[in-house]
Amino acid sequence: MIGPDITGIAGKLGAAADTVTAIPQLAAETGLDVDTAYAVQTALLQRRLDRGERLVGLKMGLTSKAKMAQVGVDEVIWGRLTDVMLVPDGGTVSVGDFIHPRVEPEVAFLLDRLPEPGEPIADFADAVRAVAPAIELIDSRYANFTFSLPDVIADNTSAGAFVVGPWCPVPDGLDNLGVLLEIDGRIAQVGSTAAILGDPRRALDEGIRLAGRHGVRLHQGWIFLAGAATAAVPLRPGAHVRAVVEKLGTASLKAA
Ligand code: OOG
Ligand code: MG
Repeated sequence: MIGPDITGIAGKLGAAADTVTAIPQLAAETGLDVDTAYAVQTALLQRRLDRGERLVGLKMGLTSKAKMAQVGVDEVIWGRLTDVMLVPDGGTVSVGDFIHPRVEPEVAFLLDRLPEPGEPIADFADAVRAVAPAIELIDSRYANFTFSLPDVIADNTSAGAFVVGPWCPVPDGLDNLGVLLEIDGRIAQVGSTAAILGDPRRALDEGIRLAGRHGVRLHQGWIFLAGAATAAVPLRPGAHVRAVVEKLGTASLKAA
């Protein structure tokens, strides 16, 4: 049997992002399952690498119930981050570069010495050099921000852009820190890092395990986004967005 056209599907998703045009979902029609969807994601990454982008990290998706409920998919997923997606803290993103952007508060890890594949993390403080508050801008390439599990995996888990606040030393506990998402100084979402798999440190174990299933290893120096602690909020031109994580501080961006 001939499988799905991995390169062709990646081409469609890539073109949707490049031309800022939503496309219909394609997994059902093309017979994508989770494995072939990750193959599409890899082809989509290769398209970016071919034009000179650099892989700088990995992001987790749907590690919180709020996010699963918002998009109606209840599996933890992972995607790739490149240098072009990284916006400086306090920097500006152009809403017109995205189809229907949303922002969500996250926790970022700066990866250090990771265990061998298949081994659990023995000491989080060895595996992670620093932590930071972060904002992820997600932008599904699918019409109405609606997708199935293989669809969102193929679409690099809706990755669009991200901002990392100042790195700080790993605090004693990360499992119950208050999280706020503010838009124009008003609170848009309130949550806790406990929403991220009970403890965002668990997201790293999951990331290593799930990416490892597809032969992808995480590397020292990579940025790791543990997943949003709250539902995502639509980003409008002119908005000033701040994510505040207790003990860690603030990350911000402006929308033009
Ligand atoms: C999928 C990406 C989810 C997160 O932090 O949960 C994600 C989506 O919601 O479109 O990045
Ligand atoms: Mg996210």
